[in-house]
Amino acid sequence: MKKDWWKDAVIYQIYPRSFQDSNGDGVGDLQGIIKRLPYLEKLGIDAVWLSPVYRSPMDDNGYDISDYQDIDPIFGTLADMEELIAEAKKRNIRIIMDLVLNHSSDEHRWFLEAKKSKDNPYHDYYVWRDGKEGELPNDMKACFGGSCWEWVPEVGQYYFHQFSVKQPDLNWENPKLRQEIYNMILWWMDKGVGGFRLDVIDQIAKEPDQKITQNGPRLHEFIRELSRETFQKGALITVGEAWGADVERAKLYSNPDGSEFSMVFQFEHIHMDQLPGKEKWDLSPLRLVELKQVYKKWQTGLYNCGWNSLFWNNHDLPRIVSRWGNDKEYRVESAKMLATVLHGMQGTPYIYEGEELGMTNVGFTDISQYRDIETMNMYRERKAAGYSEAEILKSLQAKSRDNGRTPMQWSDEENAGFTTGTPWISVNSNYHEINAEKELADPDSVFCYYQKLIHLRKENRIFLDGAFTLLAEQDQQIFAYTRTDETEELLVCANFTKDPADAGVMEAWKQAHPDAELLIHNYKEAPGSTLKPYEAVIYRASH
Ligand code: TEU
Repeated sequence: MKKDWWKDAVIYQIYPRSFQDSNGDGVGDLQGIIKRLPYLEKLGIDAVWLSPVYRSPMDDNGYDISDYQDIDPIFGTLADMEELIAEAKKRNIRIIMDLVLNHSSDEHRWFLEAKKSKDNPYHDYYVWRDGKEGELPNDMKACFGGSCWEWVPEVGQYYFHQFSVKQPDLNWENPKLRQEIYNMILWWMDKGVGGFRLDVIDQIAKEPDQKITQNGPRLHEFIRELSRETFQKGALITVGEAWGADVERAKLYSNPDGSEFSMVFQFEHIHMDQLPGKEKWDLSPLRLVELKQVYKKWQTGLYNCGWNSLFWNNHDLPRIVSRWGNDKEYRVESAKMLATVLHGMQGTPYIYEGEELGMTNVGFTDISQYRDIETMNMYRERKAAGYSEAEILKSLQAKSRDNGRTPMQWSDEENAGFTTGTPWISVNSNYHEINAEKELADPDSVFCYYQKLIHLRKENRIFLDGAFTLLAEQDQQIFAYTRTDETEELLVCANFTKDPADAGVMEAWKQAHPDAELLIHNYKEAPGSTLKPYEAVIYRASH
């Protein structure tokens, strides 16, 4: 097997809770995913990244693991997991598991032991500081609200948690813990998984006394050891989630020598509608010119010395068509435009469930409709800080993680064909118009467009290795770039707005490349000198 098969792969992310229920309990499960493998095969993807399905009390929907070597009963059994791996393999689809190694659940047996006493052998698997009840070691705040420190009277110490109080941080300084983690990973590798996504991996090397969480001093040392002891023994895809990555660090993470990971998820582009120093809830319009610069930096910065992941969406982010496209009159056009711009770049593209249907934000109008711990916490905090209900709901409608977590819209049937029971979170009411059944039947659908893009990437090597050049850098509407190799050139040109845009840059390129062939286009009529709302094209020409 080619070691770097993942370079020309397209990955599909499944949020198992919301993908397909098979037993009517309102929660998606592994048998549901098995049932939908033909759909994934039709789309043309090479691997599925599964958000966590391990045993968990579900304080953070599975990102709080209480047993890394078992499947949570709401999703099925270990046998179902083995069946999924085997069935997917028959269709040439690999299964990528989500590893949460920064923290475990407080219900993990390690933590249950750790909190019994200071001399318990598991105590040092977690991060503790002495103190007095009520006198916190420092003022660090947890991601889901409150202090990072939680008092445990039994041991007279505080434990450290960067996320919820039910997600105690693991102590990577402890070599015994590291070895247990490696054994667990090797066990999954034996089961035939195709790779791993590593949750908040840049936060494992914390130094709470220095208030360091991200990019701690021993981070790359830990990652190299982890990679050497596990991943490097197989041809795996590994992708680290690294909110704190810049280009220089990403070169380490995705070093072509394979010493760390295949690639990382970095989030610089995701911040282009957030103002510096502000929170994601403080809404602000997309800064397109800056977004283009961010891509230029990453596309050129990692060229030949690292590898990019390409994504607009995941289970923590709002739906891209609602965010930077137009989920009303130009939903289809803008969903296709966003896909074109992303899939034209160098890197491994990730499609988040429902993105290929142009699924939209859910637009909940009442706090009781939300489920996510981050949302609940933000609501409490902003209420206490005096924000109005309307302001809070507006932020949530735009940015709540639940926007990406509503059930997959399969059909026009009740609950969008997701479940015969009561879904754990409401289905988006637009499922009558937006659903997979409808998309599959329509050759002009968003689904068919994604299918075509995936196919194009496979057929044309230039998508894999062509060098990126940004065009029309200061243009406020157009996102255009070329990809060039020794023999060919691609032009990707898109109108990122709902107003017509001058297509001078495209015209000039076409004049210089009279033999150019139109590979994909999101309108029926041939492109003219003005790009229509959200119009997007990819041309190919030889030199
Ligand atoms: O997310 C990391 C993370 O930092 C997020 O909490 C992020 O800040 C937030 O979603 C942006 O609003 C990972 C997982 O993807 C997420 O689902 C988990 O909640 C989190 O880690 C804790 O495991």
